[in-house]
Amino acid sequence: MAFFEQRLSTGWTFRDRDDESAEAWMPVAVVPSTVQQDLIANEKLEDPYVGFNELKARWVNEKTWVYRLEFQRPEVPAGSTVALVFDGLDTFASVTLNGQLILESSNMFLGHRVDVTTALQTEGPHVLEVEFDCAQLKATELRSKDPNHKWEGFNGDMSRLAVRKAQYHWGWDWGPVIMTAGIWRDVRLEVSSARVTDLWPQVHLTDDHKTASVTAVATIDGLASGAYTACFRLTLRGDEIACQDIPIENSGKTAQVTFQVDNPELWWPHGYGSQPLYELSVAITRDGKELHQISKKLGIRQADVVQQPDKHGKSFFFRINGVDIFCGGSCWIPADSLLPSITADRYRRWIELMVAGGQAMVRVWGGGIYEDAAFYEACDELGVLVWQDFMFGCGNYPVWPELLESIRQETVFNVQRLRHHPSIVIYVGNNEDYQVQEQANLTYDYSDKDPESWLKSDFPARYIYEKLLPEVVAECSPSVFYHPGSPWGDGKATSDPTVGDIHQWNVWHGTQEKYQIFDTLGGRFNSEFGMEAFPHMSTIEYFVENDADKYPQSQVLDFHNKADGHERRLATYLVENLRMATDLEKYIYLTQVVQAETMMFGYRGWRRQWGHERKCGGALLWQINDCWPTISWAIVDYFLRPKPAYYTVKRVMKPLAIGVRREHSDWSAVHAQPPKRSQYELWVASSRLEELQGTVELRWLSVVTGRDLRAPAVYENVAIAANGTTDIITDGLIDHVAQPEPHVLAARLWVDGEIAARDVDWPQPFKYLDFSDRGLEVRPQATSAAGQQILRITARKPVKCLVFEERDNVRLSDSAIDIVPGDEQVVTVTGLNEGDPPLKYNYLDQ
Ligand code: BMA
Repeated sequence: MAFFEQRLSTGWTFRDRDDESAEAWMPVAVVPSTVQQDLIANEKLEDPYVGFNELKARWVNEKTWVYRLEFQRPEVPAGSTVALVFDGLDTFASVTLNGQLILESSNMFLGHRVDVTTALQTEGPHVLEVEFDCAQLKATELRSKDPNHKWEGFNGDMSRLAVRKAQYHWGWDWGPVIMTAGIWRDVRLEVSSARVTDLWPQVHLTDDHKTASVTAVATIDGLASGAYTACFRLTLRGDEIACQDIPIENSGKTAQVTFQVDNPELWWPHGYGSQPLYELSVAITRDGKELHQISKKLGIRQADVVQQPDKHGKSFFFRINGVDIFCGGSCWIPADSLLPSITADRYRRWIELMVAGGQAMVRVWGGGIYEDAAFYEACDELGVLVWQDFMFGCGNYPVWPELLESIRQETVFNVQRLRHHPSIVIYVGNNEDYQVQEQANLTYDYSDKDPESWLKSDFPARYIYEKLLPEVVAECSPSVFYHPGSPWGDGKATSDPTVGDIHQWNVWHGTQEKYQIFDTLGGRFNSEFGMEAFPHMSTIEYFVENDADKYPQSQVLDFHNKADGHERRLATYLVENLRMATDLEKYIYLTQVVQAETMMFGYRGWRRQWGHERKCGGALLWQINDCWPTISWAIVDYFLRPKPAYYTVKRVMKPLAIGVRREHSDWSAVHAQPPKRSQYELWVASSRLEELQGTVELRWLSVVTGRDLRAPAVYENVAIAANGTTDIITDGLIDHVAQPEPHVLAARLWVDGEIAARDVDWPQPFKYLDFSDRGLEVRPQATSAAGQQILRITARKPVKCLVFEERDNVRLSDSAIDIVPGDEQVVTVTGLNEGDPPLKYNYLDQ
């Protein structure tokens, strides 16, 4: 009999376990859900993202919840089995069917399958109940059972380390304390006889890329007597590439086939080629009748992490299909505190935004979740590389035997679930747990290679990162590189800039360096660095209800900023660089300028270093997104509204980028004495794979008058190095004594007669500059029928950081731009409707 499934998504009710009143049961609109979403729908809870409502929602975190469903059993033909399948239960769940306990789970990241054939033999109705014990209390209980363990870490309550539940649910320095509970992923009944339990495509591409082999391993369950066949098929865009039928031995549990693909179409990250996805399927038939079929989409590609000794230490960069890829991108946190509310479409829009922003890589951060399939599918389809952390973050994790076993199951389950995605190019053991080890002075002797001794040390989770996880990856997805931690480098200090990856937080956290020197603080791969900025006013208006609270330091705004010391740090960077503002809209803008500049200074320099013997292999900013409307390091807010930094990152990540920068002179250290002279440098960064010819122009323009202070320098026929950096000037000199007028250096690059890139270097800090009377003109052309509008932008004097209003469903080709006289810029706006008011804009010291 053929496989079929019955989703159990509707008809559920739920209640607080301790409320036994008749009215306690409330309807659940749809499962997957969380108790918070269901309470909101029943008007028992206000939107926790507004005002101080997070506090009003805390009681929910402290309760035990019961979900209940009465259902009719499906038709079950003789010889078939029925399984109850949960893709995820959050978190301490006891499941009963008709009063019998059938499953207990304590790991949110694990899926479950329970054979319920016997239980469903009687006529219905049948009653399914899932009780979710209070995770917050369970965590404290578990912690108290092991007082000898060193419960060290940062962010949230350390009892979280005892529980396999998304760690950010305990609150993070960008997220609320919302302890969800519920059936957070799909639940269904599956009726089957023989069934494919897994299909694993293993892809191998020859070095010359001329042939690939796809080995398909199907795991099969439920075989009875009879002649079974596994029919494998490989297609590309619906066209058959290969197929083969294999008889299955009754005793066998697997069927395997290897397909040869000649001249395969390779999968590339976006910007380097297309993303063809082959589809592999397997169907099991018995006596010619199909019983079950599953398929997986795969990409044919090679992915390596290149770690070679060199003059800077040891490299750390990605090579895809033989091409070195500078991995500029972002870290990703869960896109909501209420996870089931993220639709596939919302995932898709996030990844589309990354692609439009020129981001090559996304890092799924270890304090969240192994993401939804829709996330990885979007990355596969759109060509974004995925750095996948395992779910451990900022802590010293205990390793009780039952916890280790749960972790092993969780990681096997998830690597098996994810291993066909071509976008995933690295697995990483944890987020910052080695930093916790260092900061808390826990034992880590890299020369000690005895895993059993690690278990007994006060940093026992080394066993997870250096034994358990590499074994799981080697067994389940051996072609993907494994790295023990982010950051980590050969057992050296996690801040070592010569090896592995680093998290560079000495801008914002740490020593709070000036962002102008960010490039000098990088390592071989910068997998975290960031700067906070306020989101746009429309987002703030969502959570600030009273007009009286719309000032930069209001209590509700502080409440929505969970970062330690945020008041001082934001103030520090503002005070050092910009003239202060008390008006909220202006203040928002200023924080955004700081963030945009910080990201630019980091990326621009690191990308340049890429071309210097791959000194820097990539940079993943902290963080692309938010899990609620908040003030954080995100460069795009909860509602997918980009902050200006999104555009500056996009600009420095363009396949062709030009950079000009004068040397940093720390004005604070010299008590605002202007430097007598400054050196400057001019270069072109290219990720194009062929050498190009270009023209480079450099101008010196007065900030005061907008006039050229000297004739522009023009470099014709510049050979632009492929996939690297071309230094054009390394020892330029500005003589501030001879030329005291503050001026910008404005650089442009032409390739094939078109302007390919621009950059403007400014005197620092901005607060000393007079920005009055800029003569800025933004001239909108008529909106086309397709909703496109061209903005022509000019200025009489240099303009800093012209930012356009973000409107939902309206896209900007650019924003956060600098304008200099004599260089009209064009911005394309899409998604406007006829009659819409023009976009508002802002620039420095308007
Ligand atoms: C990093 C991350 C997060 C944190 C961020 C900002 O180190 O790994 O834990 O949110 O810093 O502090």
